[in-house]
Amino acid sequence: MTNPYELSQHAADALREHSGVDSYDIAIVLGSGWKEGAESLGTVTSSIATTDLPGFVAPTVAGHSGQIMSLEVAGKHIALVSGRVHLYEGNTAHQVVHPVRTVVAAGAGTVVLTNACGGIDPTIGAGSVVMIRDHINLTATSPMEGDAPPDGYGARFVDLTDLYSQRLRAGAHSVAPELTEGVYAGFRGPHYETPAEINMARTMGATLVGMSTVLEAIAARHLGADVMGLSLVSNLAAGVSSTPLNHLEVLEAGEHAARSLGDLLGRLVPVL
Ligand code: 8IG
Repeated sequence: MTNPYELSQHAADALREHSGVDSYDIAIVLGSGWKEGAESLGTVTSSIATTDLPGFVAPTVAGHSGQIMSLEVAGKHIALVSGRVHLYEGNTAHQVVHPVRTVVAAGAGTVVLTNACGGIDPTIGAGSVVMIRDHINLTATSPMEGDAPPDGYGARFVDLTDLYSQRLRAGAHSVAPELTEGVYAGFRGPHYETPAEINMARTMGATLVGMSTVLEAIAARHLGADVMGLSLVSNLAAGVSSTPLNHLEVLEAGEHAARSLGDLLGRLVPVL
């Protein structure tokens, strides 16, 4: 059986061959609501269904279609990864991070992980974007679990001290001073939390709650990429607001925010 690293090399080769892009500079993984804004960054020069690349599993969530789009902005080759897959779809941690391993293997030294999430701080309303300063991995798994990485890769004991790059965050603040920072707690889902679990997350120092991003950040860092995380707060977390949570409001928050998300990404690209 091929190991996950070899598999991502094969996928990266297939992606390069299809797109004609020798080496990417930046990868942006698109969470719910981010796709439309990201596509407005520039002209998409090629697009491939992730199911046509080795090792990818198809997404099962509405609002996530599996594609890797290539575009060039300000002389930088960008891979837009749509169709994120999650643990809660029954995937392993290795399957969840395969898209990120693939784009890093295809050259991307900077990985921007976007998502839609719940907000714990009532003063940060739905529709706000928060930059991830750090995370708390509550999934009880890791993309580093299993066989040790092959020769040539870093050890499985990845240092996560500077997981969300200080340098990239400083750059982001210089072009988007309105961005606040928060700590993202990654749950397995797919159910939303109970109010007691949100209290727990708040007590632990979290300001955002979601079901993605944390494993991808670890895998990207392990491969030496610089990581940025951007969260669109789509709803206030359980017990923070008096209205019940539903997936539709998540999709709607994305639609309403599309233009400003595209504008934000456009400002960020030059500092990535
Ligand atoms: I959008 O309230 C979105 N994703 N865990 N909790 C968790 N994930 C989310 C939430 C939320 N909202």
